[in-house]
Amino acid sequence: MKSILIGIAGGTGSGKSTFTNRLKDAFHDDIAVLYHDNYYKKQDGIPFEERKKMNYDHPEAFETELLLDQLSRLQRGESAQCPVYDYSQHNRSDQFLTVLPKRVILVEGILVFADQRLRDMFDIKIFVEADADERILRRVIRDVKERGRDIEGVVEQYLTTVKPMHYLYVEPTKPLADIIINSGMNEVAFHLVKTSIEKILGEPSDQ
Ligand code: UZR
Ligand code: MG
Repeated sequence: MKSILIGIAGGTGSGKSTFTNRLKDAFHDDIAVLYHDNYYKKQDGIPFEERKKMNYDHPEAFETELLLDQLSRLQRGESAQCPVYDYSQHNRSDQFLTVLPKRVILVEGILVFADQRLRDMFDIKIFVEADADERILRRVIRDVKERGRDIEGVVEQYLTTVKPMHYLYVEPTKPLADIIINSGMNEVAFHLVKTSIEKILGEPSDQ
């Protein structure tokens, strides 16, 4: 069984996780999903106040080797013990998630097309696009509600690292994608991708 790998990239707040999670909800355990965010480097020796200020929008912030390794395992038909990231701590948690090998594997993250080794593994590359104003609005709400942040901190982080890194490392990967979709809340794009996955799996999803 050769797995089909689908990469889903896009700027922060573009809706790529929403898009990915909808696919997961449609196919449940028929597909596997890996989030690059869970592979942010372990930072156990660094104090919280310093972890807070680090640049998480640079390719070097991730332990991409571990993700590559685990993708190879899944492609060989073996399971993988995937790390789980804790945004409120700016660090990896001590939890792991067992991911089983599947015919279709989704890999989501802002920078999944920035690393050539990772990019070359994908059979289908999807870039989720959204205007910067919409992305920052979504990001403020999410980081305050779900990631334990305050508004001032989100704005400062956005201006100092998130925005410049977006234009340096995320946006330049857009032309490398096979498909560019207009926002993660795009119904038409969702149904097109869902239908393609159904075809690969040879059976319909339940949504
Ligand atoms: P998405 N991020 C944090 O804010 N703190 C961390 O400890 C790790 C990651 C943010 C990261 C990036 N940037 O913009 C975002 N910062 O998570 C990626 N600063 O996640 O694509 O869901 O927005
Ligand atoms: Mg996300």
